[in-house]
Amino acid sequence: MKPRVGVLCNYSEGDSGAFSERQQVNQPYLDRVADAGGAALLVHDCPDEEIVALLELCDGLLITGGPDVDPRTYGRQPIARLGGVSPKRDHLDGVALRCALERSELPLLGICRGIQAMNVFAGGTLLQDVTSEVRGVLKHNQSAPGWFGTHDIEPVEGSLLRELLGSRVSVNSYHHQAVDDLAPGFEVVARAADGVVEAIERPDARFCLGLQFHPEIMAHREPALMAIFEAFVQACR
Ligand SMILES: [Mn+2]
Repeated sequence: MKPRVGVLCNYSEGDSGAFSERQQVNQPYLDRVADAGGAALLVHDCPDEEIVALLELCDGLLITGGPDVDPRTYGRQPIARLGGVSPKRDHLDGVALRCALERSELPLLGICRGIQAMNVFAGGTLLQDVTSEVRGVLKHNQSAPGWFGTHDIEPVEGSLLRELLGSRVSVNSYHHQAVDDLAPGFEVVARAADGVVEAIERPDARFCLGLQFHPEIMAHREPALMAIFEAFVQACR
């Protein structure tokens, strides 16, 4: 049987009339799970006990990109350059991650907002806007095509990411937030040249990897990045 990978949905109120309220995921997440041999199962925001019941069906969890996490979830007030916040997505991530982090054998892959939510709901904090908070900051919101890497990262020796991608890799960049204080139990395994955290892992977990970049929109053009999804889905078997 194919491993079932839960994929967290984004909620949108919509603005186009009676039928515009919806929850959805971007297709490339589903494509890469399928390419790696998994079956994606969409997990949407709903009451706590329903989220927990959905997670019981999953062999792994993909925490997708999305809007900014409400800074009050990590004890800070919103700065002027905070972006959009979704109370429903924060609820979904909070319940799903608290449940998943308790089951340390459940493989977790967080992408973009996913690495941020993983860090926050495990007890860490975020930079709300790297452009105003990091000295000598690089361009982390690229104008180049999504499949094209625009800055480099250097995965640290001994990490899973290093094993998967090697010592230097070019990645895309579509974020204005980043990990600040790291959650207990996690390690930073890659940074950009300006020091911005680009990847974290939880070494005592079976598979727990957070990525600030978007391999799901690169891997079909840069096959080396497919190793991330293959290792994740393999861990879900
Ligand atoms: Mn970046």
